[in-house]
Amino acid sequence: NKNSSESRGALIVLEGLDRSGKTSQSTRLHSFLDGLGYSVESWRFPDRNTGVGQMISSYLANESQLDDRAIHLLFSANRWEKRSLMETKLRSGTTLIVDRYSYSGVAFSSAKGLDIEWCKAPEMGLLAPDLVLYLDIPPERAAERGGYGGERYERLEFQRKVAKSYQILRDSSWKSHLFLAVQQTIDACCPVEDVEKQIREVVSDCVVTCQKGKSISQLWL
Ligand code: Z5A
Repeated sequence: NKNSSESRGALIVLEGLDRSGKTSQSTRLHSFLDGLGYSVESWRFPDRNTGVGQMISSYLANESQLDDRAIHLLFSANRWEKRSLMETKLRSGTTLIVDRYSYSGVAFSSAKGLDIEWCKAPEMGLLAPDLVLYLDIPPERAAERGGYGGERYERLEFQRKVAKSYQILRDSSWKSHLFLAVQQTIDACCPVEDVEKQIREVVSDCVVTCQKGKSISQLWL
């Protein structure tokens, strides 16, 4: 077992459009790290199990209507309610693989026209990921993967806007938050095994760096 009281786990976030392969790759990465003897857990946002998460779930299923800013703040609150557990897990040596995080929050809400800086503000003080894996795929290619479900944002037109928002974040403002230092763009169009290989290459380094004592920082540094 590679845990010790001094070493901490890594916070690894997967981001990307709907159907970019985040769930598939989280599962594979979990098995990989588990096989190497690391303590690892898979998380996802929204976490639909909390009270806030149930409000989000009903909104996504079109069962309730909410003001764009109200739902944005709920997504953020859903991360805040998990923040302290997240820190406890990391400090006790568990690596967390998180499917969507603050970057989804900003990309999806700003795709509706909300100001990016306004969207970022409630995320300030959440734990900063050690690595953000952006699974890069054109919206048209993602849409070909088995079709979308019936949730609110699962439409090609909206996914195109989200892709643009992610691009803006990756090109500009994220740079000033050291996003480039932790962000890795993964070509998500290739076969599942190839995407998995690209991810393994960058994750191993990150996990070791955290184990060696890299400090935990906060958004948006
Ligand atoms: N949202 C928000 O607005 N604000 C926030 O703060 C947060 C989220 C956190 C719910 O997310 C919505 O909430 C989401 C963003 C918004 N809306 N949208 N869009 P969710 O997590 O519940 O839904 P999702 O992220 O869109 O998950 P998904 O549909 O499950 O997609 P995925 O996890 O990226 O992909 P997958 O399930 O791994 O794969 C999809 C299919 O493609 C599947 O059939 C696979 O077998 C196939 N696949 C996967 N990889 C490949 C490759 N490499 N080649 C070929 N086929 C593949």
